[in-house]
Amino acid sequence: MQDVVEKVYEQVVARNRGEVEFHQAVHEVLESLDPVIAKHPHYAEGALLERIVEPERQIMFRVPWVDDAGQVHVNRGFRIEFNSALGPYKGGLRFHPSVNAGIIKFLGFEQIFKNALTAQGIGGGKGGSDFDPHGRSDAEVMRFCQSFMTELQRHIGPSTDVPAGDIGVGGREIGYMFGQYKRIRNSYDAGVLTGKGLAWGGSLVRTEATGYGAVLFAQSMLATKGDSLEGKKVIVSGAGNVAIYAIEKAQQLGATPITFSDSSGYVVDEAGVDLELLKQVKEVERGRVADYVERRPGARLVTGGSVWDVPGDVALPCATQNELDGDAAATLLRGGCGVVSEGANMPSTPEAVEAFQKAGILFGPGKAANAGGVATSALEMEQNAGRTRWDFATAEAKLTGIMADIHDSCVAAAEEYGRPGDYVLGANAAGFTRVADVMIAHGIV
Ligand code: NDP
Ligand code: 2IT
Repeated sequence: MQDVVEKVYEQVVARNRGEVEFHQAVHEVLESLDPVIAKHPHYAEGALLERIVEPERQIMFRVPWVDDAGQVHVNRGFRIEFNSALGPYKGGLRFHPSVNAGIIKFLGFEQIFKNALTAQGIGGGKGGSDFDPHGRSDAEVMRFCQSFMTELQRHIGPSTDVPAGDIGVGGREIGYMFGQYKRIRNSYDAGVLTGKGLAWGGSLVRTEATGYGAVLFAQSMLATKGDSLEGKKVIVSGAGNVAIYAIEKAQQLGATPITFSDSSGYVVDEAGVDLELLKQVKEVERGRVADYVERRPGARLVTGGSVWDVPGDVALPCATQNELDGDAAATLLRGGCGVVSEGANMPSTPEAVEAFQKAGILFGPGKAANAGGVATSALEMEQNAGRTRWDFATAEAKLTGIMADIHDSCVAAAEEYGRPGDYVLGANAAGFTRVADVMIAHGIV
């Protein structure tokens, strides 16, 4: 890294002690900026880099709630409003026991550049709580969501900050939170949350969008080599919203996904994943991956090792950060993997990214490859603002166009800065310059 950039990174580490995921996400972006700043030194002036790594606002709050047995629990809520240069803060809410300030900050930081890549006028933010929804009744989840929104509602609004889902937050949670927002604010601001139900302002394709987008991105990368997903064996991790719809789109494009996973283990189904059964187990029953294996002859559950031990042509990490390390990358490469498209946020460790890039395979980083989710959230906001609803084909065509544009922006930026085919540099450079140009236009704020 150039001295000026290195200094900014050291300051981030000193100022945000112990927030290792945040350090990692900042390092990855700053590292890409060397060729950008070498060509356009003004991006390092006016403390622009120092400003971009500092959230505009960080909100932390107590979330007390009562379980079904009458016991009181206290969780911690977060909303990091990171950057509003391009539009209202936009980004998901994560409910998972591992959530802390550093994790929300890494996600919020990534979101700035991801949202810039969509070119839809959305700033970057993220939030969530260390609440664990697993094993909780609907009534408990509702009471938690109501308590969480009782505080969050004073900080958000359709032109201010627009949360959505992420790990542990899907349609059910968005519904409870919207109900509480509407009640306290006495205002039907449909555009204040995205991922809503179709009957109350949600958009068709939002549920499918992140997984679909990650697969479309893989398809675009393959097309640069005159290849496609047709006939490819696909290794997928996760079994949530992103993984399920990545599997669906991969199947539609003629590929064969053979794995999925959750925190209890991974499943290998050599015949190809039975998507209807997976949806039944995960979306309807909220069960574990073992429930799939019980009903699917030929599928096996593996509880040791990692899903990346399974050889395949394409890997789609769709679970969580740092789920794919250097060893897993080496195993994937030995197994013949030639494409990685990140459905999750920062699922590959720096060592894994380095291994993929050294091997010269097609590697699509999360901030580009998984941007279809937030892009379709912005389409939902657009429909809410216009009090209109698009059909599935219209929304999907828009998503497909946006993913193609993101891919092409990454390719163009990688070429401009001298590293053709480097999607990490391409995504970071294209996202950064869009935000930086507007921050400069807005002055020192
Ligand atoms: P879900 O909650 O629907 O699913 C998450 C899946 O990943 C579950 O199968 C879960 O297993 C598994 N998982 C989560 N954390 C861990 C962990 N620490 N160890 C092992 N397995 C884990 O979330 P999503 O599918 O929405 O999100 C998946 C990833 O995609 C996240 O990185 C998220 O930030 C990213 N993303 C999501 C978008 C969206 O629109 N939803 C948009 C862009 C990115 P278990 O249930 O056992 O915990
Ligand atoms: O990481 C992400 O981009 C999301 N969780 C989706 C954010 C959104 O606002 O739809």
